[in-house]
Amino acid sequence: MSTTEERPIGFGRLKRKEDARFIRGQGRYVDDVQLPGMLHGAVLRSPYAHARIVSIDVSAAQQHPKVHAVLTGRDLDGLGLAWMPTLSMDTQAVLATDKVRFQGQEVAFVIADDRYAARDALELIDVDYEPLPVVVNARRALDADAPVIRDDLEGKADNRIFDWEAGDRAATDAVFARADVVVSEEMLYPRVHPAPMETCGAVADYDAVEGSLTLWSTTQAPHAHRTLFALVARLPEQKIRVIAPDIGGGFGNKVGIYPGYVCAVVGSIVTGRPVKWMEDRSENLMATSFARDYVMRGSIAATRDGRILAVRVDVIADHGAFNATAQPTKYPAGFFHVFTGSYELEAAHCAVTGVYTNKAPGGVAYACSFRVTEAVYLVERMVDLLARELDADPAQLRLANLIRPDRFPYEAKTGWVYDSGDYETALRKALEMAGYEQLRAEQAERRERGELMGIGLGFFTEAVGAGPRKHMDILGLGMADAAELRVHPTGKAQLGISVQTQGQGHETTFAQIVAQELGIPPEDVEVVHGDTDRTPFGLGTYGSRSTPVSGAAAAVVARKVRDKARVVASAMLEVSADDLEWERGRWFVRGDPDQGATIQEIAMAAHGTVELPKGVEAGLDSETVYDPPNLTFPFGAYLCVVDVDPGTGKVTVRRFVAVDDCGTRINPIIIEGQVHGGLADGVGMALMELIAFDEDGNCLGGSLMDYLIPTALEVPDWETGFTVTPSPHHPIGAKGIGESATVGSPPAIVNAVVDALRPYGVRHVDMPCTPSRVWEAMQGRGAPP
Ligand code: PCD
Repeated sequence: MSTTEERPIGFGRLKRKEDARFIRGQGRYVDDVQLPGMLHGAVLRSPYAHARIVSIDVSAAQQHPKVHAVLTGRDLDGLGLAWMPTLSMDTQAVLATDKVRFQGQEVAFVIADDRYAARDALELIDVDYEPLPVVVNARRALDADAPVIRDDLEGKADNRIFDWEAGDRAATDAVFARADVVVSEEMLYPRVHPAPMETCGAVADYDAVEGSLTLWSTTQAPHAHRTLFALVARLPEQKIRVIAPDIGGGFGNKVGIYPGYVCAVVGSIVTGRPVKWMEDRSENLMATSFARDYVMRGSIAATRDGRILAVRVDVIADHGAFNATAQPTKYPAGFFHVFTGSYELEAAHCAVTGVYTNKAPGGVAYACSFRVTEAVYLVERMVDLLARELDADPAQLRLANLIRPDRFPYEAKTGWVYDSGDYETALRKALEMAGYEQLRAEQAERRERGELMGIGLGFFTEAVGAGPRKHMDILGLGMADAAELRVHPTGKAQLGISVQTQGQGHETTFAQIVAQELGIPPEDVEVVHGDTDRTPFGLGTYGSRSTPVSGAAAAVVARKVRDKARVVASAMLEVSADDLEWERGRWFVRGDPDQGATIQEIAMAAHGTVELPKGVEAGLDSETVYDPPNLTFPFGAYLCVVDVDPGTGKVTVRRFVAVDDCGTRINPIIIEGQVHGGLADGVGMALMELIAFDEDGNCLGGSLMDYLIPTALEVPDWETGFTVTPSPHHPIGAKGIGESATVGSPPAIVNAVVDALRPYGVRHVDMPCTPSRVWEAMQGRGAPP
């Protein structure tokens, strides 16, 4: 590799700046924050999934010698803080006052000298519960006689949260009525958990003298959290500083505000000391935002010769005990209506009903931009089921129905306008990388020998980069993001951004964007993020929006600096700005390339004594707020090869080919890392991960012994490829990539499992395809000859 490739100025394979501290164990996380006099909080959680609180006695806990305070819902009620708004405009109990509604719900908060004493004192709290009937099944929750979970909501007599639809029901019904072939299937996208390596936590430091609050917290959206704290705790926003230090993975888990954060803040106000709260692994798995839990009934209509005509789907969305999903306000089911996928359809319709159950609240993305994962899974399973029905090859069926390149910008039947795409090229590339024909031949041979080999395809289109302010907001906050670029006299720069990396490498890629636009080395650009006092306002990182929104802001602000530099250069060189031309890192006189000034020289002059034209201010600093005109629509073609052990039902992913298109690629090393991580997530969801409940609402996935996440042993060597179809509306043509692989891989894996089981006549297996489920699906179907 040549030196320029190793150390590119601008886009290219640049090693991650932040890794120097991470790989040495020198990252600084919330739990590393140590303040003088700091106390520690612990949360008492409900053992019941549904129970009335008869009484809470905290007197023994209060007498523990190391305990400083014990908070209950009643204490918070006095401050108007027993309930807090959720991101979906519902209310959620901070500490329960009337009932508990899921196992693990927050009931009391103990503040003590150290974390051990706080935990010990939890045992001294005596809560008298009166158990109530539990509902954990989303369908059952809609029954007329189901126990009503949210009797706190005025006039609420059932568990229905919302009914929402998209597309055209009548048109879709009409197409289905005349279709040659209709295939339907019931499928569950099970409840899973983002399970980041670092659990959630906060350190709250309230300064009574200044009336100001500093909050270090595990947040993916520091600015949005600051505004919410201002609204909830009624603290003046300018007195709140939210700091997200290094974050040990977010995956959507750190988008919301959890009761523990609020308790830490109240605890600090009450005790006058800083208070730290860090949850443990079980608390994280049982009580913080889950993902998915979509019960779907999908149908697909087609002609006999394999033209897909329409897709429709009815969904029951299990939101748990409080509707705390993180979706743009207008979209209670997120972007699920992108379920039309990558195909040219005549009609489509979806209806989604949200329900309360006695499970933890949440419904965050988990490496899925607002329910796109569920949508992609649905349509890709349906296409495979159709292929089976038509006895068609799933690759050929897809190739025949993918939206053609000349149809972009393509308006989907549910209203999305896909910005750009070349789907066929991506799919053909994946088939070629995998050696599809040979694989099919190998499969036929193995089947002869009674071996179960499966080949699964998945094609996806995502909708990421939320979003245009006029359509998208969270709790009324429009989804635009600002960037601030300071250029110091020596030509070194500092970029302030509103988004928050949790491991994605923004310190590197955002420096590369500025480097690309200004022609200064990326190591000269310091990226500042994660501190509301030092960065401009914006909505944060989730839904793979950082590159589409903030990345655009970074490019735009760098271009503003470049334009300003041109004016300064014209003063320096005593020529008209119109006579200057740009080459990377330098303005020079047209026709006289030796006459010019580098950005570094211009920066010094801008801060120096050069006489600037009237009205032009000194310095080069600039800022911008970027309101994206549309989302970006990354896509990809995935192919998975599995082997199923006929004796045990165990699935092994033998190969996985992923061809991704995220438009312009800023840093291929980071992109590959993002894809590898997402594919591992996909294997986890498809084969292992499940937050299950028994009928009493006991969470059965409360530890990593039960909630299985994949390790290097469960995943193959990923085979990645790419195509580049830039986004036409993004300043550098980039689309998001962070969640693509998590979105795209589960259907490919399940399609492969079902394909492997074809000799047994199996049509569908719900995720996770654990050995017992696969084995069960094989029973009674008659073993293959
Ligand atoms: N890129 C490049 N190029 C392109 C694109 C992109 O280079 N074209 C890169 C960037 O810059 C960054 C990354 O890559 O660095 C990513 O990006 P994006 O796509 O934009 O994304 P973001 O926003 O940044 O991020 C977010 C995501 C999400 S969403 C998730 S889940 C996950 C992912 O991210 N998470 C995580 N990934 C990851 N990684 C890590 N390491 N960690 C974490 O945590 Mo959600 O909604 O929250 O559910």
